Amino acid sequence: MALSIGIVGLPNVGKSTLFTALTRKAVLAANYPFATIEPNVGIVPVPDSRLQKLADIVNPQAVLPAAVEFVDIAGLVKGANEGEGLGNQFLANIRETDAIAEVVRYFADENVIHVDGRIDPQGDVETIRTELILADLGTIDRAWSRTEKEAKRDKDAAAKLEVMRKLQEWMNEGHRAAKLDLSDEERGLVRDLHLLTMKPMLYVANIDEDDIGKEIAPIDGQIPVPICAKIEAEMAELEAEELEEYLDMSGLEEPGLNALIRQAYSLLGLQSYFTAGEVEVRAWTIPVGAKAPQAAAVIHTDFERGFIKAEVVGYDDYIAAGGESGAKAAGKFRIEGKEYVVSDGDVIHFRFNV
Ligand SMILES: Nc1nc2c(ncn2[C@@H]2O[C@H](COP(=O)(O)OP(=O)(O)OP(=O)(O)O)[C@@H](O)[C@H]2O)c(=O)[nH]1
Ligand SMILES: [Mg+2]
Repeated sequence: MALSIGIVGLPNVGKSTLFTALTRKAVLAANYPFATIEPNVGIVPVPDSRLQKLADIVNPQAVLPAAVEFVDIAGLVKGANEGEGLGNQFLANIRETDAIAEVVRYFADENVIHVDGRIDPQGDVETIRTELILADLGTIDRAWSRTEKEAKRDKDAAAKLEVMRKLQEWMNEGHRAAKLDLSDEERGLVRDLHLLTMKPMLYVANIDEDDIGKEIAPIDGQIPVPICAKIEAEMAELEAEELEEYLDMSGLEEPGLNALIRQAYSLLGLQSYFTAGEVEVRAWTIPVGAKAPQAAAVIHTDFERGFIKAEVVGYDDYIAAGGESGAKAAGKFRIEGKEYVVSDGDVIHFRFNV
């Protein structure tokens, strides 16, 4: 399962422009095992230059990057939770995503109407926060009487009801659910509610072309990822060579979309490891701190169940030695067991038995 991110924001802030830029790029990535599922759901490869370096050594039939799924929804407006606008209906589409990316309008462009008639990033963020919180309070309301009934005969349900009560109080003060100090156990009890404000949140500042490179004030304690969606959409149409030229000309190192995807990884505490064989060189996504069997499960649950050992070469060693046999000769080929904590970039071959 790809990591999934829901895109939210006020109307006309550039969500669909960003989405199109992201997914058009995906279409260009030939040989991709995933397709666009629905018009508003797109799977995007995670940019990782290490993959090509591995492929240069292994010469595989296919190179498969890790993937992120993006879900685009209609803009939310003030009062969405009371049926204003279309947005609230669409919130259901992002209930089960792993994180939320909020696009915030920074670009001026008088030709593009702002719903509230002014450019005010902080104000917009508050509007969206309020809508997401109200949507979550609605979710809790709807689950309340059922949970209350269950709580009479079930201890877990009683504990869940207590967490719901705490969350209700907290969110009624205007805070996101994620900011409430809860134990892992308490969080687990309300996981099935899929609260939107419990998800990690990423802010995307949709800036004017002229403001590329300028500093942006933090939102909610986080520096937003600067993107010029309009330019990104144009860049997404370019062939590789044209893109190089364009980046050179504009003094950029890479499309802003790459930084966005990387930031999502770091926000969510994710990293990649690789498998490298003649059939394919492939990146796999795992949480930082994952042990070898847990990493194996991402390929197939059988790999975890029947895990015997992992043959591991660190990425730098692999490249320096020119591949697996070189790494063996250099003494960099390791056999690791169940307790091995996988490092970012490890090239791994799992031995398993089912
Ligand atoms: N100048 C400028 N215009 C932009 C930029 N990004 C988007 N736009 C324009 O803003 C308008 C709205 O963009 P969309 O991407 O459709 O906005 P949205 O957030 O998806 O809007 P809704 O789906 O209605 O909520 C379009 O006319 C875009 O061309 C940008 O970076 N700069
Ligand atoms: Mg849109």
